[in-house]
Amino acid sequence: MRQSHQLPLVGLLLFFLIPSQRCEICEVSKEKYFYLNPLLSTMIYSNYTYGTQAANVLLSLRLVGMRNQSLEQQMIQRVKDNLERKGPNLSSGQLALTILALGACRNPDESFDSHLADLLEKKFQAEIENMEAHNGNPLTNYYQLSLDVLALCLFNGNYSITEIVEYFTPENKNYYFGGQFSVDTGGMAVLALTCVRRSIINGQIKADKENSKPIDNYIETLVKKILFEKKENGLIGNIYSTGEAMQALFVSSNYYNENEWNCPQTQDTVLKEIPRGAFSMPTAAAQILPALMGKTYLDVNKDAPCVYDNFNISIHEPGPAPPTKLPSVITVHYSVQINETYSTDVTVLNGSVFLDVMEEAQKQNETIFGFTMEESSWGPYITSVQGLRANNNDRTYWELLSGGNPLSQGAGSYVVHDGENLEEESFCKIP
Ligand code: B12
Ligand SMILES: *[C@@H]1O[C@H](CO)[C@@H](O)[C@H](O)[C@H]1NC(C)=O
Ligand SMILES: *[C@@H]1O[C@H](CO)[C@@H](O)[C@H](O)[C@H]1NC(C)=O
Ligand SMILES: *[C@@H]1O[C@H](CO)[C@@H](O)[C@H](O)[C@H]1NC(C)=O
Ligand SMILES: *[C@@H]1O[C@H](CO)[C@@H](O)[C@H](O)[C@H]1NC(C)=O
Ligand SMILES: *[C@@H]1O[C@H](CO)[C@@H](O)[C@H](O)[C@H]1NC(C)=O
Ligand SMILES: *[C@@H]1O[C@H](CO)[C@@H](O)[C@H](O)[C@H]1NC(C)=O
Ligand SMILES: *[C@@H]1O[C@H](CO)[C@@H](O)[C@H](O)[C@H]1NC(C)=O
Ligand SMILES: *[C@@H]1O[C@H](CO)[C@@H](O)[C@H](O)[C@H]1NC(C)=O
Repeated sequence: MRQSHQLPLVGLLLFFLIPSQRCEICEVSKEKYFYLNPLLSTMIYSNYTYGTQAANVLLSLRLVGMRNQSLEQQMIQRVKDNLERKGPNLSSGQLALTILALGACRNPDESFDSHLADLLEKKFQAEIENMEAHNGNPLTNYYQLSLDVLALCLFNGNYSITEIVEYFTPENKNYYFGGQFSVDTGGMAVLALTCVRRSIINGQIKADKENSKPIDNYIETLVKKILFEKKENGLIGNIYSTGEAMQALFVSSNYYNENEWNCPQTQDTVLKEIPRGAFSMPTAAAQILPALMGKTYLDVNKDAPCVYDNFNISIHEPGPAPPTKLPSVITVHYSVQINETYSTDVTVLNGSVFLDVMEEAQKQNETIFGFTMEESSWGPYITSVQGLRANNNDRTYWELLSGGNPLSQGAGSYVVHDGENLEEESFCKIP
């Protein structure tokens, strides 16, 4: 924790003079750095074959000030390769993440293509046009629209305050999936709106100062919704949204009371999940690390060179191996629900993941249990079952459940248990 270096008297004076500067950032202390080793090895020793993995990792490593030049060069190359390969086909949020990663504390000799910000403006406009044409549904989602605004705000892109005031009201349905507030989405929106608010206040963007008022209210409401999702053990939403939530709470400490959030408790719970392998996917590791080091995406600074003196530990072992399948077998109940429910019992090796179950069921009956998937930065994403495709414009997707509860991991990661009731449900996101 910070603040403790000042003389007690000075600290006391400061506290009484400027109470509004309360600093709610808690970062992992040096003695606990060893907890972070698995996160770093997961990030360093992975393949970065898919999507925005490399951008997520580069951004994360730069924010925490990881000292390893050769690794950084390698990551920059992968992000650039992905940009070249996907080019105009990147989604708006993927481009935003690419800009944040390449532009963060760039060294002066590195080039940075300023056309990327122009391209992002166009992609953000396309999101808004899609909302107007399709019942308020963006091309992607509000997590990505928030990333867009954040990147435009930090990299002097053009965006309209009026549009932001119009589309980012906390009541907007896009903050919700199936009636459930998405903490990741809310957290990213708080970061984006905080950046916009700061830009209005210090005159970086031409706007009536009055416009900061609704944005102020949005931040306040979103912070309330985020804190409402705080669990007894300190996690906010689930383990994978907690990093984004922490970042949002770091930058918005004027909007809640000190007793409303116990940051060290949240941090402790997250640290304990690391050795259990909760963050064995590079994207998951990259998203939690900045918050643990007391950093936020608002710390991305396009004008200053990278600072490396922050974080200096060396990594030896590769990340935790994926769960090994044991020779014993287990039986699970699997069903696909569309209008009707189609069920079967499937036998798989102990240690299998949801996807293995789906593949077994598909072997039983291709017509009923046939499915398609796409690789993404979080692993395989299920795009269709029984020929029925998920569709963003209709806000439909395939939801994974166990015992009726939505899973917090994907088909490629969730390890199934003997006797479990697994379900795949065609789901409409409209609450
Ligand atoms: C938006 C979103 C969705 C949307 C995606 C479609 C859309 N309209 O955009 C919907 C609601 C459909 C969705 C579904 C699911 N999601 Co989701 N989702 C997100 C969210 C909030 C933002 C993703 C994003 O746009 N990222 C930014 C862009 C730039 O990165 P991207 O990699 O290109 O994004 C794509 C992928 O992330 C993919 N995607 C989204 N969710 C998931 C989940 C998995 C497992 C995979 C493989 C891919 C995937 O869709 C994105 C758009 O194309 C993230 C939050 C986060 N922290 O990342 C959660 C998140 C990625 N989702 C998660 C989960 C668990 C799921 C589900 C498995 C939930 C369930 N029980 O069914 C399902 C996926 C089931 C399936 N069909 O395979 C977890 C993943 C955790 C983990 N360790 O695997 C996250 C981190 C949320 C959380 N805190 O739990 N999701
Ligand atoms: C990396 O990629 C290679 C080939 O594409 C694959 O064989 C290997 O299993 C991958 N490693 C990891 C950790 O994903
Ligand atoms: C730096 O990164 C490289 C991979 O690019 C890795 O082989 C090396 O072990 C890393 N060095 C340290 C000190 O972690
Ligand atoms: C972009 O997507 C279109 C349509 O899906 C595809 O035809 C095209 O080859 C893609 N271009 C690149 C560079 O991936
Ligand atoms: C920036 O936005 C303003 C107002 O929306 C618009 O008038 C101007 O043309 C935009 N500039 C660029 C370069 O897009
Ligand atoms: C960083 O770690 C390396 C190797 O452990 C060490 O040689 C170096 O002095 C450290 N630098 C700082 C600033 O702590
Ligand atoms: C499910 O039912 C709805 C209305 O009851 C119908 O419109 C739709 O076509 C059905 N879908 C399938 C896949 O049978
Ligand atoms: C499956 O493996 C776990 C350990 O990984 C063990 O605790 C459990 O009893 C096994 N179940 C069966 C049915 O073999
Ligand atoms: C798959 O299920 C359908 C519907 O129950 C049935 O008509 C078909 O014969 C089954 N196919 C196989 C190969 O069992």
